[in-house]
Parts: sequence; C-alpha cells; structure tokens
Amino acid sequence: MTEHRKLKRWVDEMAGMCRPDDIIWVDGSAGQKESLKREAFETGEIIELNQEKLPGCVYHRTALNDVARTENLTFICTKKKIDAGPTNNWMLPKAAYAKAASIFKDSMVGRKMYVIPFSMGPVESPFSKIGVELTDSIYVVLNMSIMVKVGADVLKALGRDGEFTKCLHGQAEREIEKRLILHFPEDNAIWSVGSGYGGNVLLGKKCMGLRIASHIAKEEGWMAEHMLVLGIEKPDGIIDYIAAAFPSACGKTNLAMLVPPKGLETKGYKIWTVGDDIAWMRIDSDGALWAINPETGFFGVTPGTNSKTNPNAVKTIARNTIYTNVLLKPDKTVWWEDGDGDPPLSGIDWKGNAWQPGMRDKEGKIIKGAHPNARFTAPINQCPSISHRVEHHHGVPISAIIFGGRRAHLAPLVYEALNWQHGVYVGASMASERTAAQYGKLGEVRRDPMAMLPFCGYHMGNYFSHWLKMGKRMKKCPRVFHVNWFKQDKKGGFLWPGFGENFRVLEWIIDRCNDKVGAVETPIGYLPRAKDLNMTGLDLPKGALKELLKIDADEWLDDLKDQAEFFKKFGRKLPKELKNEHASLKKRLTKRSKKC
Ligand code: OXD
Ligand code: MN
Repeated sequence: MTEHRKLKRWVDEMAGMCRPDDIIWVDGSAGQKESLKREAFETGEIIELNQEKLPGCVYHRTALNDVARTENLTFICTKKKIDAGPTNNWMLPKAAYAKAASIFKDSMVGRKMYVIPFSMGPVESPFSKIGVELTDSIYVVLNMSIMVKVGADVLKALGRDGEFTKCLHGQAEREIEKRLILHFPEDNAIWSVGSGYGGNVLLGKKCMGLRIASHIAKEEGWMAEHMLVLGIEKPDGIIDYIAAAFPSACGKTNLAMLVPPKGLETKGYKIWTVGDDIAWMRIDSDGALWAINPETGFFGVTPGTNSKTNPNAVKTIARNTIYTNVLLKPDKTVWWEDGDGDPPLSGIDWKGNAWQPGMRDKEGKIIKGAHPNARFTAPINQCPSISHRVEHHHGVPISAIIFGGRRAHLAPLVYEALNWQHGVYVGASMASERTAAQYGKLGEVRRDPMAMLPFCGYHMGNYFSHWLKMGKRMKKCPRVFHVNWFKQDKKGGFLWPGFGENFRVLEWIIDRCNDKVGAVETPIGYLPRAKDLNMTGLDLPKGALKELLKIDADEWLDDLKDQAEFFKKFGRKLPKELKNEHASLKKRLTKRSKKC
C-alpha cells in the first residue's frame, strides 16, 4: 500500500462517508485486472465479448439517462463566483460538498471502493501530475487502467508526501436528480456522483486532465488544452508536430490517426499519432512550445468509425477494448451505425432491447442499434500510427495550432491567423454545431472558444489572457490556423470529402510553417490559393473548391455581431487585445463589403 499519510487519511475519510464493504487498492497488475473483470462478468456490470474474434474485449451498457457529459450538472466550485467565470456553473465549495455528501452518504454499502493511483503523463516525469480516484465501479477501474498509467509505480512516485488530485466517484443511484460533477480547484479535488458515463467518471480525463489541469497550468505557466497532437513526417524524414482543438465528436480521433490519401502517401508522407484529446503544453528551454499527451488510451466515438473513415482506429480497437453502448450481436461481437459491414439481422441494442435493422419507434423514427455517442476505450499503444515520442517525458515541439469547428456556412476550408494575438482571437471566437457528445439541441451553433467551453476550470477571460501571455513568453510561437471540414453546398451536401483527404490541408499548413508556400491575404487571415492545395487524385465537383475558399464579408460581419454578444459575457476580463482584434477585423471586412 502506501506510506503517504495524507492519502491514507483521505481514503479513510471518504470511506467513512460512503461506507463501502471493502477497500481495494488497484496495483496495476494483469492478475488483479483479470480478477476484477471476472467479478464484473458475474454481476453483469460488463459482458465478456467473443474472445476469438475480439480478444481481450468487453462490453458495457450505461443507464439510459447517462450516455453523455451533463454540462448542466457540472460545476466549478470556488470561494468567489468570479473565479469560475460566466461560462461555468458555479457553487460555493461548502454548499457543493454538503450537497454531494448527502448523495455519497452510505452509497457504497454492499459495494467495494477501489483506490486507483494514476499518473497523467509518464510516471516520474516533471511534466506529469498524479491523481487518486476512488470509485465503486469496476467499469471505471478497467477504463482508467487503459486511459492512464495506474497502480503501484504511481504510488511509489507519489512517495510519502507528494501532491495529488483527490478524485472521488460514486455511482450512487445513477439518477439525474442526484448527479453532480464538482470541481474544487482551490482544494485540488473532484467529486463526481450519480453517473457512470466516461466523460463524467473517468476523472483523469475531462475533470482532472482539463478542468483542474487548466487551473494549475495557469498558476504554473503552462497550458492544458482540448487538443489532439500528431506528427507529419515529410518525404525528407523531418517530422513537424501540430496540435488541434475541435469540439467533442468533431473528428479529433480521426484526424489524429489519419492515413494520407494514396497520391500523397506515395510521396512518402506519414502521420504519427501522439494523442487524440488532451495536450499539456509547456515552453521548453528552446523557447518553443512542447506538448505531451497525458493519456495512454482513446475514449473515442464508435458510430461512424470504419475502415474508410479511420482504418487505424479499426485496427486499434480489434482487441483489449471496452465497448460502451454499441449493438451486441448474437455471436457476442459488436456493431454500430456507419461501421464496417452490413447491419446484423438481429442483436441487442444499446438500451438492452431486442433489435432488428429498420425497426421504428412509436413516432416512426428509426431505432439505432448503437447510441450516437457510443464509445470505445482502447490502449494507445495498439494504434498502428503511434508516435515513438508518445512516452517521451517532455513530448514534441509544436509547429502549428489548429482550431476547427463544425460550420455548415461561413468558415472556409482553412485559413491562417495573421500572428499569435490574432490566432488567440480566432480561437476565442470559434463556434461549432452541437453534437451527441453533450446533452442539448443537436446542430445548434454555439461559441466554443478553443473547444474549451465545457472544460476550462476558471474564468475564460483570464484563460484568454493566459494564452496571450504564453505567446509573449515564447521565442517562436506556433503558427495558428482554423479549419472547417463541414462546409455545405446549397443542397446541404458536404463540399469537402473530409477524413484522409484532410491531409491535403495539413500539407499546406506544414508548408506554411516552413515558409514553403504562399497565400492570399484576406480580411480574416491568409488563405491558400487554389493552386497551393495538392489535389492529386481528388476530383471535387466543379466550383466546390472556390466555394470552400470563399469569404463572404457580409456573412462574416453578421457573425461578428454574435461574437460581440458572446464576448460581452466576459465584461472587463475580456483582454483589450481581443477587443482590438475584433474591431480591426470588422474594419477590414467593412472595407471589403463596401467594395463588393
Ligand atoms: C470526449 C469529449 O469524450 O470531448 O472526448 O466529450
Ligand atoms: Mn474530448
């Protein structure tokens, strides 16, 4: 066990409140993992899948009302409301602890409490942070064992008095009315109760990896971002790394594992995956920005994953994977919408009901086999494109930062910000259409600065200032870009094929970073000339590229009104630099608009 007195005391205190029958320390060994799996098979918490076809894979169904992150039940609890800012739900720590304690109280009677020591980032790296999660769910233990490093090595690194994030999770009754996801940045603590959904309960991920880490990062002068990280190896063998922020379920995992289209692959390009969801970035001794992926697994959206959209993911999830809320086939394999292969003739859907293709509900709507936010949890080291730098304790140098959203209109395929400050403005004013990864109206456009709206653990106005400060400290800032793979034509069809073809845009981005290609300066930033994008082997319909690279000044001016409304929320905390960027953009667009 441990000699860490504070840790022992905290575990005792939490156990005193939750009253589990037993306390089990997770040691990270294969033997313990196996026996936990067996125990969960017996209770039905997880189901063993066909071990011949899917070795090491298991299946889990969440409660019907517990299939996505619940942002309305997620709180930042600080002594002063202003510290949580206008984009977070806020509660006073004292009130939050009391409210959650009344739900946690005695909630583990008849259950066991598992103690999971975990490291985000390589164990013992100065860039890593340690957390300890207490949970009454074996599903959580198994997921955490894939997503982060867990067990005895971490306890050893923690020593007798190391700092750690106190993470308490309990399933309680899994009722929405008794669900709370609480963050206490001032206490370095997280309490999550009443949920079994990954984003709410794998506390290393969004809760510690982003909300708590973003707060710590601001204090310590680094960045915790909702970003994938990948390396692009050019034909000359040199690898450039990029970090990219997209809101949830907008294709980060697909981009992180992209396979270049045939025509470009034969040139010798390769993609190396460093991470698909979280980047912790620091300025290193060379004055550049370096990123690590603090996770060791993928918690990806399953529907839509197939050999065409993401061949590397398909290979990654063929073994040792936890499938959640997909369709269970009679031969104990799994299926999901827009996956590989035809739908099976029958199966059990994510709700646990008998299912056949084409079934409709009372309102006549097709019943899906898998929930649109069904997930896979798989080890990163099974990914065929895994970067050899993934274990490197200080990570990879970042040449470009890409922001992206899901926008049917307005944003062109790609543009480059004029400089770091303008890039921060581009990220801060980013918007996207809502997806199934969070509750709410699908398709609604919402502002999602740096894709961090649900994950920034403090006042977002201060977060923007932190980005600006980081830029001032760097000797060489990464170049900043914005992409939109989702622009539509008048009939609602996508103008750009996406997936592997996105590589064509990455090539332009990397060439820009290496000053190898030109651009046109427009009011919103630098755009590629049509001839600068390598289109070998891709036949877009006539006029599509022109439409993809079009800037409609009047449409942008309209959007600026909405941006301004959003920025008003931050009051005096909105950095003046961003106000100036907004005003300058308006001026440039107005000039263009009058010309037309
Ligand atoms: C995720 C999310 O699960 O962003 O990564 O919701
Ligand atoms: Mn995410």
